[in-house]
Amino acid sequence: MKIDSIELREIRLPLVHFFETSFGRTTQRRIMLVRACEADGAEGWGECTAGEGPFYSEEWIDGAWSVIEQFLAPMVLGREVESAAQVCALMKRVRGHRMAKAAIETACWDLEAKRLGVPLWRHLGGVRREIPCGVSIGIQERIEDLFAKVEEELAAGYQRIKIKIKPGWDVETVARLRERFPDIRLMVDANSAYTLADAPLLRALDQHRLMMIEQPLAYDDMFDHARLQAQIETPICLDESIRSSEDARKAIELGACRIINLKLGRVGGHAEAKKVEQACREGNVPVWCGGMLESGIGRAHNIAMATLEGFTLPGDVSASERYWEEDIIDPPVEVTSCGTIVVRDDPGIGYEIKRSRIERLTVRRAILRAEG
Ligand code: NPQ
Ligand code: MG
Repeated sequence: MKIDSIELREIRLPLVHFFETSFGRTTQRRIMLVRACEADGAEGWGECTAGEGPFYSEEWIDGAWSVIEQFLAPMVLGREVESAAQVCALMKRVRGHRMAKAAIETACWDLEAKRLGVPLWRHLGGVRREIPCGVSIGIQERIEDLFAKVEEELAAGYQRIKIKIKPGWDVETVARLRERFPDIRLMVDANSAYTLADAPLLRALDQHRLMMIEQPLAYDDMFDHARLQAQIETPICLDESIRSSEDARKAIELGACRIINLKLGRVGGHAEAKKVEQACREGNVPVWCGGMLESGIGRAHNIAMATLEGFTLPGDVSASERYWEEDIIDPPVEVTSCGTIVVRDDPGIGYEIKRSRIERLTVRRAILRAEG
């Protein structure tokens, strides 16, 4: 494989409903899309999952755009590699910037699968044709709004409910939700809103039979999570803290978590995600696919990844209509009445790119080519 050009685009997509976490509220996504092309016109698409600002992690769209233009694209363009699995090695000299790297790397995987005429999920080594789905429900203004949202998602068939928590919207909220829905599969995600000093508060969640508490402590911590896990019964799930398979191995060995949320962008692409999945399988730690409010392109990559063997729990990958009036892929991602997504068998990511819609939504564009 030799990438001849990389096209970057920024599109703006308003969310159907605002999404609020402990780090802020999002109403519109600014999404960077990557199109990687070979000289003969073969192409693949990827999405950068960085946020609008450096609040979920250090990365954000403008930083990712800049590091791709100045450093990552020049390292990849015109360089011959055996396969998409080797693309991350070309960018190794750049430290961090995993979401930016993943945007390029995942586009190369789509391209390679399309060239081979196979669906990406098979090319990655996936083992299931249907993936279990949950939903992530943001912080609401009133508990009644939360009840209504949960009713709606259960009616749609989703297999588990995750709610975002923050100080002031935590123990009482969970208690009332549990009282109203005694038997549902329920979990919470704090996005690093607490410290070890909050252990008593987090321990109070034990009585509500949660599947897990996601990332309660600092985004870059493992040590305190291990101490917290020793003090509570509910399994801790790490999200922000897991940036590589090495991180996964260390977190498991430390006892910092019993479950891992795996996100393609956060670990730098499909090749590293496969390694994380393997480390978790070897450590008997279940993984599930997280979400970053992706457009259809990022969503399709998530679906392919979630067909790997270790993905045994319902993920945050849900239907396009929960996020967008109209997606940029065709058909949109749909969820069955039993809360699953059926994987598609078309080559690559398996969905058609809505080019004219993307063109209309584009607010910024750059085409990068090999020098000389
Ligand atoms: C999580 N996602 O699991 C993330 C957090 C998140 C679906 O819960 C812009 C970019 C907005 C990234 C909102 C879900 C975001 C974002 C939330 C990530 O922690
Ligand atoms: Mg999370």
